[in-house]
Amino acid sequence: MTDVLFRIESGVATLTLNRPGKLNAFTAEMLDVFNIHLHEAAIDEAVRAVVLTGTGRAFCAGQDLGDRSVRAGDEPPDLGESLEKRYNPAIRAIRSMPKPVVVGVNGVAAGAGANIALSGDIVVAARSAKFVQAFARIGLIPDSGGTYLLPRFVGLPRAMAVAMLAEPIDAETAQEWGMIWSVVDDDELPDVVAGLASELAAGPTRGFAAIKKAMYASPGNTFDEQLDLERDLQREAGRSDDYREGVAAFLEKRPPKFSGR
Ligand code: LHQ
Repeated sequence: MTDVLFRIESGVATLTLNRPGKLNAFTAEMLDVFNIHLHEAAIDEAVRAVVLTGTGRAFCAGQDLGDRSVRAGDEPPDLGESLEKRYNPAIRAIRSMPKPVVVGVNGVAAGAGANIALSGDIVVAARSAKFVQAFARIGLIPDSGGTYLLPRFVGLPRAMAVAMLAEPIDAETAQEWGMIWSVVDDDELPDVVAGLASELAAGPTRGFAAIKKAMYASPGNTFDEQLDLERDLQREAGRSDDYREGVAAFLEKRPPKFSGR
């Protein structure tokens, strides 16, 4: 059985982390496959929305620590290389994916697994899910975008405590703090996520890609720079078939039929 399942159906690519016996912890090979599928989803025009989720009781427990134990006297590992080659490309691929990424956090999300979940565009968690910035427990810092995303989502005081105390944050608290979009009952998660993804897959894909660009550029831009970026992206969006269709549908009082072009 493969550790990352990949399926494309009705415009939605679903990547499922599938190593439930190890709480879907990442090995190097598994991350390589994950990155390949993210790339496939990005370039396939038939794919208009992406879902990330996990099998079993976890979303992902981060790096497989069995792969990473260091005995006294061993040459220390270069964790920076592992981030550079595998984790950072995954996070960049999710954030720059030119289509919406919905994350269905089906259970515990720890370490890099938590931050991969939080890097999605719309994150929905099962009520039993938890987010654990487990890094400090093993002497590390939140990686995979954690030190960027957390202060922006929850503010510096909470981000600092979450990183240093490494305590589990339950799904409802995560929603209350602004880390995620919504919480649903565990048995509803697959349907809610599939429903959101199919709604997005029928949407204005180029417009969504532009929304991502604008939103993700925002923290690094001044107000004036952001106004300029909005002008440029809106100019592009205004040339899309979906803009034409959206306005025509509005005027004709009918639902739009977006092509994603
Ligand atoms: C695991 C793991 C795991 C192996 C559970 N590995 N087996 C990037 C760059 C390069 C290197 C370093 O790291 C990084 C980024 C990172 O992700 S660092 C952070 C790595 N992750 C963690 O530190 C989390 C470790 N796991 C946990 O804290 C707990 O397992 C959580 C909170 C996820 C869940 O707790 P429980 O629900 O109590 O489950 P459990 O601890 O009993 O785990 C179940 C099984 O899964 C168990 O195996 P076993 O054979 O005893 O049933 C665990 O050993 C295994 N497992 N996480 N990361």
